[in-house]
Amino acid sequence: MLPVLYSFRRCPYAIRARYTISFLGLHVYLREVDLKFKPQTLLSLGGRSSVPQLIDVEGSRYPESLDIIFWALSNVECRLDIECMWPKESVQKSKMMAWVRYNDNVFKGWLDRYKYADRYPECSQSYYHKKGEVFLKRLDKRLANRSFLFGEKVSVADIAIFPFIRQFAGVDQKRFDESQYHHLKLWLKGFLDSSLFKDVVMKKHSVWVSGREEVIFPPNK
Ligand SMILES: N[C@@H](CCC(=O)N[C@@H](CS)C(=O)NCC(=O)O)C(=O)O
Repeated sequence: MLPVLYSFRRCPYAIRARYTISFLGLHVYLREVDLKFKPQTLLSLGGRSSVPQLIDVEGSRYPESLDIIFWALSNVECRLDIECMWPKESVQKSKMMAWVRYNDNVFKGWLDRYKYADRYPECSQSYYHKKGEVFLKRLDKRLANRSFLFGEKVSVADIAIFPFIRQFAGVDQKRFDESQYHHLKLWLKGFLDSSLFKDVVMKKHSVWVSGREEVIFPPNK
């Protein structure tokens, strides 16, 4: 018996949850959701039915991607393994969360407007791009003298943010590739080119149907 993760392959929130789970070597049953036809088991939980959501083996519910990341961190066997990813000092934690919250509360809004500019005709797409670029610039500057946002090892901040930068880049890949954000591009490439990302996190799974055999994620080797 494993915890259940409701997920949607392309969703940046679900990507950060799946990345953390696989990065930390945990296992879940992955239920790929069709957002237009959500499974009854998800809907019947009540309240929000967004993905990702995790239900642990005791039946406790983790309804947001950050909840799932912290669930994963609290389930690793050895604290030493996560010291760089999620340090003990509360000042460091607050600093990491400040980056994540800016991503979620500010950048994500500009990303949506840039991506779906036709739905927000009050301003131009290039205006939304410019607004989003404020974050790209900050990230690039930060990454100029370190490999990851908080040093030489991947942290919660990197994992929580990179799926959104990937999405921003994907709106106009050529424009992003030709941009001046060399450190940011390198950082993103490191994630996207990794086998963990390509072969595990982004592996395609058919939509989960109640009663069908569960998909173990990541697969047991
Ligand atoms: N704050 C949530 C956001 C999750 C979210 O917005 N997921 C989208 C897919 S990317 C979704 O489920 N949309 C359909 C819905 O909300 O019903 C989290 O961190 O998990």
